[in-house]
Amino acid sequence: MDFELWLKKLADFLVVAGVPPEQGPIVALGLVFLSITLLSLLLVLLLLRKNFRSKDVQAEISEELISEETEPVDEETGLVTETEEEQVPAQVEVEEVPVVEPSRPPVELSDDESASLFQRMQQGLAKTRSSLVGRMDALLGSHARFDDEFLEELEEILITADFGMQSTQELVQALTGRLKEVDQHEPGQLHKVLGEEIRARLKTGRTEWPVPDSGPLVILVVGVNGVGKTTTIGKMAKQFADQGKKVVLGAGDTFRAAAAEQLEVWGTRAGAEVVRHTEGSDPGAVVFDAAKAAVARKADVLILDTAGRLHTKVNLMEELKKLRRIVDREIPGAPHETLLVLDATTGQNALIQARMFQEAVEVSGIALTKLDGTAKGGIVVAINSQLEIPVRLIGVGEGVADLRPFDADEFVAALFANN
Ligand SMILES: Nc1nc2c(ncn2[C@@H]2O[C@H](COP(=O)(O)OP(=O)(O)O)[C@@H](O)[C@H]2O)c(=O)[nH]1
Ligand SMILES: [Mg+2]
Repeated sequence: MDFELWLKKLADFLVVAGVPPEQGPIVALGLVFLSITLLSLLLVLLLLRKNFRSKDVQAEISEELISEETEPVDEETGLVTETEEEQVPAQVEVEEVPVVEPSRPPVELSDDESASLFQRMQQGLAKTRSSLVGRMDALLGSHARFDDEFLEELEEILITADFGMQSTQELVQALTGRLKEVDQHEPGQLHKVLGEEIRARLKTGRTEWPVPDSGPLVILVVGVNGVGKTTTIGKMAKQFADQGKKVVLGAGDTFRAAAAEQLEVWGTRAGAEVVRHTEGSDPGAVVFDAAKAAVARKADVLILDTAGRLHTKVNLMEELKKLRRIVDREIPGAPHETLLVLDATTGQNALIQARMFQEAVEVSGIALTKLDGTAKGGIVVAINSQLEIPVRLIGVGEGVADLRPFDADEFVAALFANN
């Protein structure tokens, strides 16, 4: 009823507006229908628009998620590593070493000899010593006899200190046979016997750098990201320079500008020339230029830094082989030493890395870093007994003097030395 009344009013209004009186109701009805249709259309449009919007937001969110998943950004370079990965077939990713920062501050000593080198070594091995020797002494105190339980617990202590399964079993077996030499109440005697057994499993005494027939000694430094390559090169450069040697450094890690800058800082400290190119340039070209520079300047030592990370393991190994070929072409016989840097805090993973590099690039020596940052110094023994490659250097701190030639006798003595 109301609607009819309303319709009639509209028709009257239309007649006043000039519509012929007989057509008034029809036009009014038509107008009402038209308005209803238009309103409905408007409503449908509004609804559709709202729907599209929420879909857009959803799409944005999922795009973000996808980009996070598929575009790994190198923590250090900040580069998205997607482009190269698209070009290469599926290959194994190089396992990256997490950079484990030592939990205590670097050794406070300055690089001048405020403590003897042996004391620094002893200090660097403090965590391992307290975990190994400290726990062993507690074990002696709590056991009245050398029984099976004692041996089992000793085995666990050695495993915890990363001696590795094989070395641990060998050591426990050897100790079992020698326990009659040990007085339960004299912990020093057990230290001595264990020390001797450990020493017997460390192949080398102190190893020396190879001496090239002519030209500079070339050391190619390899290893995965974060193990301490650049730092080790810097310390070596300074030590060589302090011995009066002329050193040239090649910044072969062109993956990120910071790597070359880090090397330059060390170069300045050591008074060594650093050959570097721009970020992202060909490491082969850097190695070529560095070799030329080392020959031209009659350098005694050329040390080449390399990237620890490319997109795949295969790429990295191929790159390293190429660098070896390039330097050999410029300085026949080079590199005289391919030094693999391993991070002691990564434990048994270091052994896996060693095997991986060994297969690809004839590693001739190992530098084991960050022994000061771990209680698992037994890795030195595991590496020594399970790999043929000699450990040439160990890093027991961040100072220049904390990079030490590995000396098996000194190592064992420092491990068991009284504080
Ligand atoms: N505590 C300790 N830190 C070390 C040692 N060697 C290297 N580092 C640290 O390890 C980190 C990574 O070293 P870097 O040389 O950049 O590794 P790279 O990526 O292999 O070149 C740096 O913070 C170094 O200071 C060491 O013997 N002891
Ligand atoms: Mg580096």
